[in-house]
Amino acid sequence: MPTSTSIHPILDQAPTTESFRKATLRGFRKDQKQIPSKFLYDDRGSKLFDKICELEEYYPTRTEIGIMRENVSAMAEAIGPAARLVEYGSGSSLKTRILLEQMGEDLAAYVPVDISKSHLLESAEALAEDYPAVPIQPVCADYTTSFELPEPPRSAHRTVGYYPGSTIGNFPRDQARAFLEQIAHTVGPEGGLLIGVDLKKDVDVMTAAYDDAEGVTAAFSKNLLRRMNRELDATFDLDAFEHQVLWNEERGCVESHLRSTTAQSVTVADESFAFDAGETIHTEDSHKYTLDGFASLAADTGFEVESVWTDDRSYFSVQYCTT
Ligand code: AVI
Repeated sequence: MPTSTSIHPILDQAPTTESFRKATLRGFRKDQKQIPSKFLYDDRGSKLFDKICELEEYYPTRTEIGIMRENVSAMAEAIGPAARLVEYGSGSSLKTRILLEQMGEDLAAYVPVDISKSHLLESAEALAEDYPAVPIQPVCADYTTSFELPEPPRSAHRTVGYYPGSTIGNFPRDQARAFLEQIAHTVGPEGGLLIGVDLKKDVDVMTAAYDDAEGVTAAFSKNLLRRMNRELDATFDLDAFEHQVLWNEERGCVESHLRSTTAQSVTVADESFAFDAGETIHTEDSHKYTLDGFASLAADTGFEVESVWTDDRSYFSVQYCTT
């Protein structure tokens, strides 16, 4: 139960199993079988993702946290007082704590938006306990579709989006553009966006981040098969697939796949699908940017990059954009 009055009732727009079924069948009927990566984040997937963030090989989280800690006062100044902060895909809200620590009562409200209801509630409750002065308005929704935000408190003077983790990289460029446009529309004129953007670097560093020695990322990826078995009456043998990653130079992204180790047939929601040995299901893209590349993407969507903070090795960037 919530322990603080600062937490508002959840605004529940959770996606249905039907949307998972439709997207899976549509993706499996293509020549290159695929599933939108947002379906990686059921309860178990969200917890596995938290573990990924602590892995030695997964540099983005550590690096972004370092950048946030070092530059949080400049970030708070850019966001300004009395802002309503809307976080897209809030998960455990770990990086948000750095901002809340700095801004606290300066924020008019914090609106975490996440697809996993239990994960959202757990972290909203923990935040409400630790930051009782900040009104928290949790929203359970698939933020890649259109969804409603709660009424802002009267004290809110502006809306600022927060999109850390380089999750923008999980969209192909055209969808990244459309999503940034949607955020620009939501925050309106005088609005802002604080965003984490992973940068291009040595290919081995980028691919190792998605193929850790402990196999946590493989478990995260295979959890999709488990989820299909549970929610769509699918018949996947988890041992007959392996996690595979590759760098696609042309598209500028690390691709993640589940590779069938043998020729087999699998049923999903009463439909049968044949797999050749070596055939893959494309589960995720993680696009990497140059600073110029992201600035020109942002400029296409009504945002202008105002400040950029990076680490010593220029592995990762946190950027503040205004409309
Ligand atoms: C959430 N997103 C930015 C992560 C990434 O780096 O693409 C998801 C992830 N998948 C495997 N490891 C991390």
